[in-house]
Amino acid sequence: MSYIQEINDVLSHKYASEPEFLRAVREVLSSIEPVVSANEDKYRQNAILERLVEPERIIVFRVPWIDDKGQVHVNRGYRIQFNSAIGPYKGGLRFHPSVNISILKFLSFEQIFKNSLTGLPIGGGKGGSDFDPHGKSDREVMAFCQSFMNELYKYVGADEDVPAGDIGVGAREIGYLFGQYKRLKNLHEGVLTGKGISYGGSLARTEATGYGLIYMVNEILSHNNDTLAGKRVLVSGSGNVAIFAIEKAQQMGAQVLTCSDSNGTIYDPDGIKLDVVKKIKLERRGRISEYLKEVSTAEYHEGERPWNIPCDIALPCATQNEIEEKDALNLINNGCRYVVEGANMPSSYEAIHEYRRNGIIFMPGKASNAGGVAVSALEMAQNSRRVSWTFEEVDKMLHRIMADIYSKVSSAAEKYGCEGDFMAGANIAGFEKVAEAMMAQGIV
Ligand code: NDP
Ligand code: 2IT
Repeated sequence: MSYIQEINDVLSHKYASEPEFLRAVREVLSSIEPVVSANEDKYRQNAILERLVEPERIIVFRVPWIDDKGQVHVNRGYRIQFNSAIGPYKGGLRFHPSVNISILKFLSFEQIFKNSLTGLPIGGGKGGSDFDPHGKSDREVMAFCQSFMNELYKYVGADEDVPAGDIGVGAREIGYLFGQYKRLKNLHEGVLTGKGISYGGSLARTEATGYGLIYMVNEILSHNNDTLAGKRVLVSGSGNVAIFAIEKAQQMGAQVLTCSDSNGTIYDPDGIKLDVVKKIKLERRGRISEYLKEVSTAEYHEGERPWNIPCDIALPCATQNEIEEKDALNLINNGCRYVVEGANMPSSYEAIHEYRRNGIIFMPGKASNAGGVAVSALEMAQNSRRVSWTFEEVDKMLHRIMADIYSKVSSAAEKYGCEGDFMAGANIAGFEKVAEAMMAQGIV
């Protein structure tokens, strides 16, 4: 039995109740097969794969907090410190009712390779809670964040583990978390990224994931002698990643037709009015259906995803498994040629199979959404040097990092005989650096 097969077999018994994690591991292991075959003896002796799939540490804790009516609630908090071979643990916190060990293990596992691809010294981690910030007052969110940090502060630090935002965690939550950390540890240090500009945040971190995604789209298109100008683009989600992906795509001349939330999709054939979306989502924390009140010519498709509308490019920017097989077939049948992921693992396994069969150009999230964590690492660098760079400086570095990721991914694919398979290229290029660092550091 092959080394990879052995690992897959053991994991599928041991972690049968963790489907998202198993799927993420299977995808990476199948991509790196040629690298593992070429180094099998060395990797087996050093248990590289056994260690790669086992988190260094999982922290699970109780988070009690009191709502505005005086009622006590108890949520579950997590931090997964998956791999620190190339730098301190780094990755977001997700607050969403669906959060569980399987989802956080998949996200932190993916984060290892994503962070490696950025070329910056950051390891892989992720955390969060099953707390739902929707509909909570600012005071309730603050109470929750303070209680969450009352436990988390023991395990994080500027050179140890540096969390950031993800679904349900934005500037407001990072502010409350940072304030409580500082109070508990009496340290004003870069323990979190995505901080406000007035207390150590980096310019362009808010925009980084969405802008970086579009820089990647642009890179892919230019290698196909094509441009974004006039392209019909479908975006899902209407949060941090979606909003700034729409902004940059429009600046580059694309026609963005949709955005969405978990209740439904807005289709605006004249192009999404981003000022309206920002007002609803960033100022009022409202629902995307409210778009219709301001733009009566748009359509609201209740309970639907954007993927049945004709387009050239699809940018899933909401959540995992939001493009299933039938959605992929709709995209393909309606003329879509590129799928570039803003979210983490938004395409199901079956959807990716359909992209492959139908010649869709596909870039996986761990490469195309890496701009967010890359600028987080630039925020860490600014914090430790006590300096701050201008928006233009950071944006220029982000642009260069995304172009660099594209070349790493496409050359790794080429080197291992799978030219144009960016999923394989991203997994191979991300893995090679981590494996080398793990080998160098011995059995730890
Ligand atoms: P936000 O919380 O800002 O926005 C999330 C958006 O996705 C909302 O519109 C939300 O709608 C929608 N959404 C969330 N869960 C679901 C669901 N189960 N079904 C349908 N829609 C859903 O999060 P971000 O924009 O930060 O994150 C979006 C994705 O990008 C995630 O996969 C995240 O892991 C990934 N990512 C984020 C980075 C960052 O820097 N923020 C960096 C790299 C990746 P609703 O309000 O209805 O829940
Ligand atoms: O999935 C991700 O890369 C993020 N949520 C951002 C992580 C970070 O540390 O900036």
